[in-house]
Amino acid sequence: MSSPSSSSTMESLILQLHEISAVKFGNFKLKSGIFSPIYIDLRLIVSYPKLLRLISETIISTLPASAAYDVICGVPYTALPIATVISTSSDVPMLMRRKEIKDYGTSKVIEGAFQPNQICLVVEDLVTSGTSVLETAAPLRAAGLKVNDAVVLIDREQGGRENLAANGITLHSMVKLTDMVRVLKEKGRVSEETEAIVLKFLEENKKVAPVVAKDTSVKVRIPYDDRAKLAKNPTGKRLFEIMVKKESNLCLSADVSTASELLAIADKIGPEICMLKTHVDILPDFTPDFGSKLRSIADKHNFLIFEDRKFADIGNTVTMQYEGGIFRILEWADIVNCHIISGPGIVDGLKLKGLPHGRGLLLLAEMSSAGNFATGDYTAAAVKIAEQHSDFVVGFISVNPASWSACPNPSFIHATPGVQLVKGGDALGQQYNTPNSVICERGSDIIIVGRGIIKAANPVDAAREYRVQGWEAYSKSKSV
Ligand code: S5P
Repeated sequence: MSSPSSSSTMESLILQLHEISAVKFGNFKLKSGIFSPIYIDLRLIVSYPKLLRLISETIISTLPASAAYDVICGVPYTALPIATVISTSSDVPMLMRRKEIKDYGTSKVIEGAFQPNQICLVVEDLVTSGTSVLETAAPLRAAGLKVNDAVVLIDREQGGRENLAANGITLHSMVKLTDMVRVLKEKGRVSEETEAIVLKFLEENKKVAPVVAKDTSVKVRIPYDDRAKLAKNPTGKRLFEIMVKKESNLCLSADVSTASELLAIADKIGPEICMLKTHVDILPDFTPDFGSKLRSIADKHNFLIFEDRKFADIGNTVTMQYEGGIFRILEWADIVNCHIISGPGIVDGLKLKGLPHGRGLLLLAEMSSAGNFATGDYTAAAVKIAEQHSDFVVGFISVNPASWSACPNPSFIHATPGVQLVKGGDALGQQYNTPNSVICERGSDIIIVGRGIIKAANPVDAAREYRVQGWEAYSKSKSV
């Protein structure tokens, strides 16, 4: 909108927002940590139905004809009522994006009826960097919808328009923050001094980095095929090679309830993955031929088997746990992992058994669960142990390797659990990041996905989506 002061509707809207104290002046700490002389809280509009209606009508009527759409989706939560009013008054179907994914039922991220390739307009109350619009656009796109435009009541003019444009989304804003302040000053609601302070603040904070940016967040990485040449362990080398060949950095965490279910899903999802992760001790129908059956599926689809055993004992004990018992993990698992809580002796023990078979080991350097203790010096110690055993250790279970102070050799691979299509968590402390954030921002190599695939309505389609998103993120991060 070029001149809101010329539009009486827009002026009235700005004044009403000020009247209900949805626009406040003072000194406010924002989510980003910076202090702002202006604060906007549009959650309040649900208590003012006439204003809510005015906002919804104005949002839709100011959209240019070029912004065509079949369905709309409000960014949770503040824009949900706005989208609902638009939907009911203009008779356009609405979708809802879940912020938290259910761990039961259908586990849908997008609620509502739609067809692939329909165009979805994203509705938002306020845009700063554009991050929340992107977080809603990503699962909509992943579900097969097209997202070309987003409409917002207020644009704080802090990089949102540019960040969204970089992600193929045109932002249409009804009110720019500078215009809003100008109107409030013209109408005597704020002093000239306040206007000057706010305008100065906006001028100085024009660009806020997005959390989910397309091109600005990526870091250069050494391609997997070059790292395959650096790997000392044959299984680590093979893993890189499989990833390149299958264009997949997806590891399926096959946490299903029975061995037969596991074998069935391994066969179905095999073409999409570079590695399949098991928890063999959760399978009630485990039989001694489980390993050989899984092995032949792995050979058929060319993926590695990773038994997520998380060994944690002293060296001598783990040699027996690795080789013996009913599971005989050493016989069929290409890769196992261990904690380093007991010191480097655990790696010596596992290596004693594993290396002669060409097996590999991942060290748990970080964990994805809230409040875990695998941080700081612990993570650095894992890197040190890995460097000392680079013939056997193939890499790490990592969460944010980009933030590590100790920078491991690029021959080590980073595999990250806690991945779903949208950020969130479960009821027991698991924390999820998106494939793009895990690969591009956090510098990992492999996404480990469990319930995001297993509990999806169609696990094969979901696996494909994760593979594509993971690979696109990798391709992006090596091309810059
Ligand atoms: O820190 C960790 C390490 C692992 S290996 N956090 C994890 O979640 N894991 C495993 O990854 C966990 O045991 C589970 O098998 C998988 C994550 O499953 P999801 O359903 O939460 O994706």
